[in-house]
Amino acid sequence: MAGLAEISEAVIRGDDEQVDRLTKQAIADEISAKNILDDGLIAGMGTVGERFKAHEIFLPDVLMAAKAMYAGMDNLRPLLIKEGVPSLGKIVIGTVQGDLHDIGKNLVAIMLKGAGFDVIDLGNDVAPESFVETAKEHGASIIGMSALLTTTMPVMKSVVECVEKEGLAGKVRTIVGGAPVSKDFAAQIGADAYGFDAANAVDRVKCLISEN
Ligand code: B1M
Repeated sequence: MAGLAEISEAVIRGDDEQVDRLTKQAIADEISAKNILDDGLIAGMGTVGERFKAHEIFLPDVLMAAKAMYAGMDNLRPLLIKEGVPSLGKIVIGTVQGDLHDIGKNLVAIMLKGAGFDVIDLGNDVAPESFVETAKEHGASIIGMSALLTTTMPVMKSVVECVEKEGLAGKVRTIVGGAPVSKDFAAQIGADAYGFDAANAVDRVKCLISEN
């Protein structure tokens, strides 16, 4: 039986092979994907963040932890995404310009797909105009933005302004999230919603779609 603490430890060590093996074992042991994600992978990455902040570990360690986290997420992805579900709506998602953090954004995208949304993922370092142009091109009714750096949070405001400038306010709704982002910040920049984690983001997007 693979323990979730062991998975966390392997993420912290940046041991992608162990994370791969242990998450596969946890799935075989019928531990739920949500538990493996929250109490194994995300818990480990939380510790990595604290140690990085305290200068106990350095950027290469964080990169290795991210690689290990992805090894686990790859195994969980099929369990989180149900195939053949009719689309609940189209959403464009990305990490804002200047920001390369994409683990949280990818989790949100996986959960949205799992819930039945059609997700267009623009990746990271996405310019405000790209979000809006893509939404127009594909007829998406939601734009989802992620930011992990306090210095890139203002880009979210630029996206909201770009939506307004294009006359799409009310037609294309915006949702923001990421570790430094808050409900107050979302309200301050005029975003339509804030999601504190991936599951909450799905609930908030469902609300936005039902309001449209
Ligand atoms: Co960076 N980094 N990093 N980093 N990194 C943070 C964010 C930091 C808090 C670390 C620290 O100091 N404690 C700090 C930011 C400080 C600040 O801005 N105040 C920081 C820094 C400083 C940096 C660099 C500047 C370091 C440097 O170069 N000196 C640099 C910046 C590069 C850039 O982006 N331009 C940098 C680089 C990196 C790596 C590339 C090494 C790597 C990213 C790899 C990758 O993403 N592919 C990395 C990592 C891994 C982290 C930490 C350790 C972990 C982030 C993560 O993946 N968490 C992070 C510390 C931390 O956050 N504790 C840190 C796990 C993930 C599941 O959580 O992304 O929060 P999160 O997503 C959650 C929710 O926030 C929410 O749902 C997700 C699931 O629950 N959510 C949404 C996210 N997006 C959402 C969107 C929504 C709704 C909810 O709606 C659309």
